[in-house]
Amino acid sequence: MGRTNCNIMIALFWVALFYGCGGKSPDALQKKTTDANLPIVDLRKQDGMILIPSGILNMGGDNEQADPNEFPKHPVEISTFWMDETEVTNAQFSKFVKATGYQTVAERPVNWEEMKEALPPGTPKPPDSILQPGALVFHPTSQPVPFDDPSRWWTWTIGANWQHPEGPESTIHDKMNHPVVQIAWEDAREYAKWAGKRLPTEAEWEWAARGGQAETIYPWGNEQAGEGAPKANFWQGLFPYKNDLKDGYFTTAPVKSFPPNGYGLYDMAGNVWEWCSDWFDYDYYKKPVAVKANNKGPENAHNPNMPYQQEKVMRGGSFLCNEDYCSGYRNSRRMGSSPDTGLNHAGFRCVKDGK
Ligand SMILES: [Ca+2]
Ligand SMILES: [Ca+2]
Repeated sequence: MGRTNCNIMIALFWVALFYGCGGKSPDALQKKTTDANLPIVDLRKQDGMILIPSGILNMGGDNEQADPNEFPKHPVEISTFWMDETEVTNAQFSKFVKATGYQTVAERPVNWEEMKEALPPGTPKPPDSILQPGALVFHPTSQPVPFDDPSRWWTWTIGANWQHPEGPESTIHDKMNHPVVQIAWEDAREYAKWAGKRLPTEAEWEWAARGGQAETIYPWGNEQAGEGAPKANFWQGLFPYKNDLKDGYFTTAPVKSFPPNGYGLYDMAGNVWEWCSDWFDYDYYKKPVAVKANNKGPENAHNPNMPYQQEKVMRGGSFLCNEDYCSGYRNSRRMGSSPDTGLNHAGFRCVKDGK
């Protein structure tokens, strides 16, 4: 592939992932600065899942970091459901693959006919030497850079997949308790089916992240991400150049490395982005249908910045998020991502209906 073509794909992809990061909404609320000092609610626990209570979610942005697509805040009734207390780990995903022989999207031959549907008409086909099984891998830059060209830090890497998250030379042998990454949306869905579970809706995910607190900004409360004790695995320092590693992790951390939220859920903030079942509609919150009990999201994806790509929702941020750039670890932060592409900062967790 000529670098230009490669850059086009990655740049388009990047826009989908990080559109609007750091933007301010005219409707935004004032930032809260007090710590909510969250109480931990004693909930039923079974087989690594927690029974999340029912209630009315006031869904949407809580401070001036919120993007326009996080407004207006609106009520969504949520029924009780079980949720994995952690992101799905490499150990758990290994059991699924061993039992089923499942091959993830990143391990399969690239289907150009499908890929080009997500690109502007007339995009030339890259050479076969590039269209090989692989995924996108993050690399820090050698100097500070503007945020306008994501191909500076994302590289299409042949041979990158869940067993080799940073490329063919990397392994997960010492990371079995880390979240699985390089997982396409359908990989997550197939794992969930095998486990007798499903992916969370976007509304369920946000309700769970709030941990019993109605209006807090983060799963841990309202204290700023960089203040006090480490709260989550995110990026400290100048993204994407210098990571100060105050939390101790450059990429993924073992699950449960940071305190849980008020419902006892770990890593709802940071570590890896988590797939939801919903299509990503940038304007969905503005539509009357958004106020609906047990909302499963829009019928179709819509993102004016990604007209050719059908995106699924991701939530919670990752080890690459920070205050300046993304603040993906806010409870209300929304992200759309290409469902057929693996990334080494994205994974998932599952839910099932409550009883
Ligand atoms: Ca970190
Ligand atoms: Ca997470």
